[in-house]
Amino acid sequence: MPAPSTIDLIGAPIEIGTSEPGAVMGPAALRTAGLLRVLRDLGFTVRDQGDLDPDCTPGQRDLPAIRSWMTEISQAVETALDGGSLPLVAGGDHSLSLGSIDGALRHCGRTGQAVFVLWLDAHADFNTLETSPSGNVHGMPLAALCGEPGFDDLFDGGERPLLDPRRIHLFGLRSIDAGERAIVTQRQVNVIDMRTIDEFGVVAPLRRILDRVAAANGYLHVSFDVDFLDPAIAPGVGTTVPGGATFREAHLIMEMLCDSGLVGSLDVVELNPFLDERGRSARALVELVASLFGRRIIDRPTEPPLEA
Ligand code: NNH
Ligand code: MN
Ligand code: MN
Ligand code: MN
Repeated sequence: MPAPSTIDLIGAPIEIGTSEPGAVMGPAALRTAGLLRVLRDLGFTVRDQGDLDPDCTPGQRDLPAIRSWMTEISQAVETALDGGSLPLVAGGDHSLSLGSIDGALRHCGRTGQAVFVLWLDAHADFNTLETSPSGNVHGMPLAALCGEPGFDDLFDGGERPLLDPRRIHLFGLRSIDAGERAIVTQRQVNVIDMRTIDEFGVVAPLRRILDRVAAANGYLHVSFDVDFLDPAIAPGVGTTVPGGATFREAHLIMEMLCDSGLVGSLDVVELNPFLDERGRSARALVELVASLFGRRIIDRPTEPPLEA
């Protein structure tokens, strides 16, 4: 179970990082699907911090526009962590992770903990402005956080903590662009792609990641992109990729994350209610978040008892 008993829900209805409109409605759909209620039913104190609303020029979709979002998200996350609560950032497109991970890095810069990232996503989100085929910033946050060149306009120029690419674990990858593929390999980003999951399942690879974080006494940020899931169970996302995680795989991942007690912050991103079918994706996400925060079928030891 994550250690803090207080959760700060931070709405980040950003969609300027993507070309598909609709993610702006994501936080509202997650609230409608009962996100606050399920967390409160689990015994958490949940503070809904509302939706962030930085002032950006309408229509502007470039790095300076995203910078105002990223600054607000980063500060909200850092404030939550400094106050001992767990920030849950509800998106909004994946460029919001620029802010949430920046906030976690700043917080951990003072506590001395190493920041690890579990990136549950069909995509690597490691494009630079040069390698990106689309120009959409939601495909670039990890590259920017790791200090790849070209992102100066995203940051205010002051000192900023960088994310170590070797502490990123991409999980569920099944779509990668040629240019970002080269960077991911060169920077030694850890990749559990769908081929690996098909061969070994989710348990063995995830256990290795969790063991690594625990051994380093590290901090774990989890970033959950809806397109990690198979489009059949989560159609409400702008960039569906066939062959995604099943509900049962995702559910087990959430339960293992819960048992680990390592999760320090969480993003739920890319939900596009405009593309959803009768709230299915939003409801599935709420179920999964509930499992990450400790909802279980019945209390039992982690390992099933052996037969006598
Ligand atoms: N790799 C593509 C791009 O950079 C797609 C990124 N889209 C995502 N990422 N949904 O998670 O444009
Ligand atoms: Mn993504
Ligand atoms: Mn701090
Ligand atoms: Mn994705």
